[in-house]
Amino acid sequence: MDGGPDYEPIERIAAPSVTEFERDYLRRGRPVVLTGALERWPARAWTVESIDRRFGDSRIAMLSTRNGVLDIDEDQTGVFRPLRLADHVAAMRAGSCDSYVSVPVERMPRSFRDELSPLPYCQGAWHLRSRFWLGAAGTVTPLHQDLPHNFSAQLFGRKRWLLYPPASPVYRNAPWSRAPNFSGVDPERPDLARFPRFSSAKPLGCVLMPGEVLFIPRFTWHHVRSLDDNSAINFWFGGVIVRALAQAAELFKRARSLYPGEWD
Ligand SMILES: O=C(O)CCC(=O)C(=O)O
Repeated sequence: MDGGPDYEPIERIAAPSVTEFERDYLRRGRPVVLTGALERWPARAWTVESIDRRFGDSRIAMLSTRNGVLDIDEDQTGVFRPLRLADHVAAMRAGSCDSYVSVPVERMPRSFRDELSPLPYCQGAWHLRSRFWLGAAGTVTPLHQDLPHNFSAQLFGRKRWLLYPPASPVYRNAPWSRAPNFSGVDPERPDLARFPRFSSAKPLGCVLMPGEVLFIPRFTWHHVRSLDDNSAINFWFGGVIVRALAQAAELFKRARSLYPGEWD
């Protein structure tokens, strides 16, 4: 497939109506890749160069990476460090990148936000949070799960996604660890002596192409590898209960000093 673990390909369809999406995918918790959903976004024309030229002066809290992998495990929460976007791009070009842009869209300038809009499937949701992602080829987000549903809209470059259903044997980190929604397993090189039941986990997957949108149902475990220098916008969304739980989760993270630098 793409040199990574084998997976069953995620269904790819032309963007359906909201009713069809809710009936066939949202309610069934079924992942899907949507094509043709971003045609009206001026942001689809962005490149690393145009982002650098237009927004390079923005100072952004970025996630630290080590050898391309987000620096997060049982003992280590994600760390955000402030950096100029232009300096991140320069490091991407030089092949010496040790950061990953994952910033709430509302912290970006108005002219940035005006060039994208929530997808019709999540517009008006009680809980709606959106992030801008910009990373170098080889950047990896380790296996984890999130409470809300999610859309990831790929602007340029490609990412390889591996998805495991919520009940998969992925050995979640302990609730009192520094990364309770992450797994100890690296799906690209699983240590089956330590995590034997992972051998029965069956991933779905895709290489998400520019202009495509991946729907990741809530609690689905996901592992993401950037295959190229790339950028995406994601939307986490849910109802009123998810909104209350997400607010509680943020208070918990602040109280435990998880993700330092993110809350400044
Ligand atoms: O794109 C990535 O590297 C990670 C994205 C992610 O984990 C998410 O959208 O929930």
